[in-house]
Amino acid sequence: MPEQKPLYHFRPPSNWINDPNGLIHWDGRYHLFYQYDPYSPLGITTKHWGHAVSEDLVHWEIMPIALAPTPGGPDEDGCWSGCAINKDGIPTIIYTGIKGRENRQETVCVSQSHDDSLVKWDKYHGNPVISSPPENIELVGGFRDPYVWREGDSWYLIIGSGIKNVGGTVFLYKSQDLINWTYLSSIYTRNQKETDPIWTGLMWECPQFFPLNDQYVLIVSVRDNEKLYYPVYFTGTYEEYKFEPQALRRLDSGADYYAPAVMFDDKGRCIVFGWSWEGWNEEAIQAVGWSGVMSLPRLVSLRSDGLLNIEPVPELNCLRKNNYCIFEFDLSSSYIDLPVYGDCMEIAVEYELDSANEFGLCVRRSPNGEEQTAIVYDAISNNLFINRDQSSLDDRAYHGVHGGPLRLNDKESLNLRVFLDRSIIEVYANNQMCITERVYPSRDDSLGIRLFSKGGKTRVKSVELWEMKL
Ligand code: DQQ
Repeated sequence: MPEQKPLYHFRPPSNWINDPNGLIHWDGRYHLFYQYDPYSPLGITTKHWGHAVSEDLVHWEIMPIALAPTPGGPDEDGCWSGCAINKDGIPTIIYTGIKGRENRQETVCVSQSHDDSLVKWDKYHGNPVISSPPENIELVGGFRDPYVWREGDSWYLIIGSGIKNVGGTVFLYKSQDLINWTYLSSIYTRNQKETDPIWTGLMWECPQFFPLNDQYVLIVSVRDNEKLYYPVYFTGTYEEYKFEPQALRRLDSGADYYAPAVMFDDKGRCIVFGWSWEGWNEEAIQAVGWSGVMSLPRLVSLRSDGLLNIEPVPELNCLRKNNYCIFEFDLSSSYIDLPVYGDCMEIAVEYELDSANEFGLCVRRSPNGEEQTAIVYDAISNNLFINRDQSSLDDRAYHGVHGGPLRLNDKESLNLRVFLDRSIIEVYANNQMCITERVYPSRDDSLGIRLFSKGGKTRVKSVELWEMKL
């Protein structure tokens, strides 16, 4: 059985992790907090805030647990997701306190650190600072995941929820001191219609809200009937405490990416991490003793058409070793197997569209093809997807085809960057679409790469591959 634990994606050695939390660039170092169950790979005991630190977003050092539930406190059943900010020079976490397992109370709590390494945290003695949702609104799915920012001389906080028979919503609060909060309004509630091209669910988790150039971006994680779904982003305008969206897209079109969180670093860059859950069943998770991985850090900026430009941070290039490349060749209803093999690789391919109906590449391919994962562009329907129906002979692994629309302009090439890291695959297409999937090949020789073109010709402008090493 090949090693499935990712090498250059962050995760602690064992047990469960989920959402990235409280991302903050402090004193020249990147801090990544994350939902962590230190006692179980299935995430069934209480959630803590794990902590890791990095100087380059690539090499991480694991630090002691930052937040743990306090018996008898408002977070005695879990320290759930939230954010970190700089309050007048004091690192401050604002998070969701969970009390009660059957009848769950979700509140907003505060904790501060007085050392620049952000190791030791002191919870505010008066927690919770918001003890219940706004009154007279019938909510579904919860009230959690505060996200805070400074504007003028005030602090603002948004929190995710859902309004019964309407859809996802984001409530807004205001404060002068992070302790006393006044409810203002919902900045945006999505009146969900069956005809919407992207279903935005019944409830929103982990809202993130920030300006980019002259627009505002709202990212939410869509949750529906207790089934975790996917994150979407809206871009639009924000005035008088109301957000008016103009565009709506999936932030990632794969099956295994959720709860993204953003941070702005000292260079003013907007960086996003997401949680990739496992794509195999609990029996497999128990057997390996770990679950969940952080996505690669993604750089997000605004394009002139109001959509997001999303690409991996350039710091990741330091992982590239042993380069292999080929340039300029045609595939005419044919394929080519590359003389390069691996499960930790970056692959960059530029395709020029021609007469083919379908083209792409297969990765983690066994010599006889009984295991392979296909990354396919369908030039008829203009969709890009990952097909993991044949990814694994292990029947504990999930299957399926996941992706979405990617319309290429006239003469626009398809530029794919594919990151293989054992059981995780991240695909970046033309800096505007990402697909994250988990695959678990069972054969040690499922390491091959095949480029293909079906139903006609495709010109491959370039293929570049690097082995990735930490
Ligand atoms: N995960 C956290 C919640 C959040 C959810 C709990 C999203 O705070 O709503 O671990 O994955």
